[in-house]
Amino acid sequence: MPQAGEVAVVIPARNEADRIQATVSAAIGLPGVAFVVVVDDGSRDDTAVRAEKAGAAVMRHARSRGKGAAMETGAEAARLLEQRDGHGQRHLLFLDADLGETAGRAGPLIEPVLAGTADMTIAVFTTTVKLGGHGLVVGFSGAGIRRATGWQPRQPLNGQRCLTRAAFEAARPLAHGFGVETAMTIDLLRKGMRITEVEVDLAHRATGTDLKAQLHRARQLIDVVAVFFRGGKHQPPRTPPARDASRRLIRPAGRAMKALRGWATAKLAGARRGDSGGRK
Ligand SMILES: Nc1nc2c(ncn2[C@@H]2O[C@H](COP(=O)(O)OP(=O)(O)OP(=O)(O)O)[C@@H](O)[C@H]2O)c(=O)[nH]1
Ligand SMILES: [Mg+2]
Repeated sequence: MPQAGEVAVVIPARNEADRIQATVSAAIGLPGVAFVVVVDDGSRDDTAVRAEKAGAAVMRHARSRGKGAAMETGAEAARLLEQRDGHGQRHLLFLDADLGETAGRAGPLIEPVLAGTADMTIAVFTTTVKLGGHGLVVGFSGAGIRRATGWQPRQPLNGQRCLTRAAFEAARPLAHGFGVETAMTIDLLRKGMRITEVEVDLAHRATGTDLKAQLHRARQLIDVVAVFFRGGKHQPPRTPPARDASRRLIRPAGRAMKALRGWATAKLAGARRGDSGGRK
């Protein structure tokens, strides 16, 4: 049985008002859990308010920055809480926000990490929900991890994972969005860390086959493909994309303004001299 307060739970959440309260309450009740941090990633519903009501420490991204960024924010929040309490660094248990009360069955994920027999555990859900096209992304991620490391997880995109803090640091910077689980697995294996899969009886919301669900799949696929384009290792962009984009616009605009100013000055000087800017 885990000691009290050895684990910090981090839950990335976006538009999860329906389930977040049940998920947080169940996570708080897990043996060994000191606190639960929810990172509300630009939700348009009251995910944050409900998470707080259920007893979580809540961080907010004003605008969605993706699952990977939300996980980093959650780990940073945990570090600050630990520092404030004068407590050493705890293991991190990442849970998805849509587990509801089944989050209370995540305990077995913690045990191998606490026992020191694994640096990270990955959940294998014994009850699987309807796939609805998910198979393609899962297959792509699994095959890619195997090519990169020689090992293939049974559920490579499963977000329920417990890690030592050293393992978490080894996986940073985390990959963008839904590429986070794939890249984390590859990074840890390449650094010689031990991963154990643990069967748990958790269930999450089944994603359907409507347009919204298909868009979700497309985003997942793009993020996972991006991991392999980067050779399985997440490289942070040299400059933030927003700055890149603005530079692309601002620099030519600045040059155009300069040229215009030069032309206007020449015209004005010409007018003062009484000619028409060189044209007769
Ligand atoms: N930070 C962040 N989290 C997200 C975003 N979209 C979903 N999430 C969270 O990531 C977790 C998993 O999201 P789901 O939509 O359940 O996706 P999934 O379970 O991986 O895949 P499905 O089987 O397709 O449902 C949940 O906790 C969501 O709240 C997002 O844009 N940003
Ligand atoms: Mg889910």
